Amino acid sequence: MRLFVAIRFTPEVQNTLIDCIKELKSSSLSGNFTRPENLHLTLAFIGETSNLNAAKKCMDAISCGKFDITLKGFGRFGDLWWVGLAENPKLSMLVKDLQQRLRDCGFNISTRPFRPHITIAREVKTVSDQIHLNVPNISMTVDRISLMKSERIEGKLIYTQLYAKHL
Ligand code: 3AM
Repeated sequence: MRLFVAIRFTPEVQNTLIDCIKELKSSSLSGNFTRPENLHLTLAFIGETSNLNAAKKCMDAISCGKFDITLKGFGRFGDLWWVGLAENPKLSMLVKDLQQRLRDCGFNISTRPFRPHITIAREVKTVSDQIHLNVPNISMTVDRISLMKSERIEGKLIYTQLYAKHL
């Protein structure tokens, strides 16, 4: 199965992101917009594995405690659009620790620098390059990280939480 570790959002943050998606949709010709239930922040992409227990153990070893995140700004990687987060040393430390533990367990985790982003749409075609999204700087407390399974069922991307580690 294809796994990744992520932060899932409170209803308030999710609703804010849904508003951002609506705003982007209204300025786009087409795009593959993230379904509300799929909104997440990826902390580590594990990829194909059958070793669920090893991934869980790495998550269980994390001892960073709860912390807050705040939405801030938006951007794009090519035709992928994202909402960003305010600078967050606690989040950066968590990701560094988690990714290293996963590597030490034998998972092939990318060494690319972590750029926290919430993907709100892919394959977006816009009329103009001058699109602005209104992203309110709302916050939430992160009190768990989730181990997610990613699969495509009848063309639809489905994410299922398999495990949650409380911080
Ligand atoms: O959360 P985002 O949208 O940034 O793009 C995939 C998604 O990222 C990413 O993992 C998240 C959950 O699927 N992903 C998929 N394949 C990947 C890979 N080979 C990958 N990230 C790194 N390497």
